[in-house]
Amino acid sequence: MRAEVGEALAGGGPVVALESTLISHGLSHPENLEVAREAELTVREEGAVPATVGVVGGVAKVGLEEAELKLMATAGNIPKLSARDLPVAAAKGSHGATTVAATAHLAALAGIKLFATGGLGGVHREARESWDVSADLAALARTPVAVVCSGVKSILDVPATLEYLETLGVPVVGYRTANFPGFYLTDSGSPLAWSVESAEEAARVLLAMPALGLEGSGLVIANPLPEDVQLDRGLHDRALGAGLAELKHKGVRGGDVTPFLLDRFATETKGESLRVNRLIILNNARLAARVAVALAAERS
Ligand code: PSU
Ligand code: MN
Repeated sequence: MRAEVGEALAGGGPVVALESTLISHGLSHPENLEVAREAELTVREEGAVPATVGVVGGVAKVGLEEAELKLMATAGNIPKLSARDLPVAAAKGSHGATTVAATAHLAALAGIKLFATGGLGGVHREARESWDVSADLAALARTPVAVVCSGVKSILDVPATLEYLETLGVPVVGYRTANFPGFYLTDSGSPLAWSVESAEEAARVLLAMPALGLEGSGLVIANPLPEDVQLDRGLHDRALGAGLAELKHKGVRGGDVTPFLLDRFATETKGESLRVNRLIILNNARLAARVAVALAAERS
């Protein structure tokens, strides 16, 4: 753990975990490193301490140092680690970029309550044949951390992902929205049962969980991008169609599906998706930091 993170946690101060798979596999260089640094700065601006999570030489790090962030962003061959991969990477002394599942797991282990990312993994389209449901969802069911995200990408089956979270008993609240966000788009069209109107209210949801015996569960705080900065809907729909068609044609499977589609999206939208992705991550880092600050204030 980076010393600053350990000190903040020991003093009950606000800390926000950030993931590294989006650095190594979700965005390309050099935007990935810029976004990783900007996300940390955004958390600081709101008065919280950032802790980007990753694995370096088999050691799980909660709070990567600058050189380690750079490694995640530039090495090119960093394995993508879900929670189940952590012990194998540890035994092998491997580097690793942590997904939402692995980041949430390590953050919770360290005592961090807030985690910001872009999009959650979810239920893939055609999951009925492929059984491809991200381990992110199961991890949230057993990991006491709140994840601030902008929903899941439309490359996934959004309604099925929400059903799956319901089955797993993971609470999902919209942040000032009655609908689940659609990542690049403000609104996925899927309704949510609950929304919260402020960072303080989100913090109170989190505080209520242990008192109600739900201390083992995660929480999803779904934070939409403002409408005026979302991706153009026509462009979005074209990129999605092209990416899905190529995925099928090339037979891409397993953990490669998400990075493949993200890459296709960037090409098809001529970089527009990257611009929006960056805003999403920063917007979520900001809200996560505000909730972390509100949580620390409620607790003291
Ligand atoms: N969604 C994004 N960008 C990403 C990911 C998801 O918009 O980079 C990454 C996250 O790290 C997430 C992972 O945890 O993909 C899910 O991968 P899979 O579907 O293989 O579980
Ligand atoms: Mn998968």
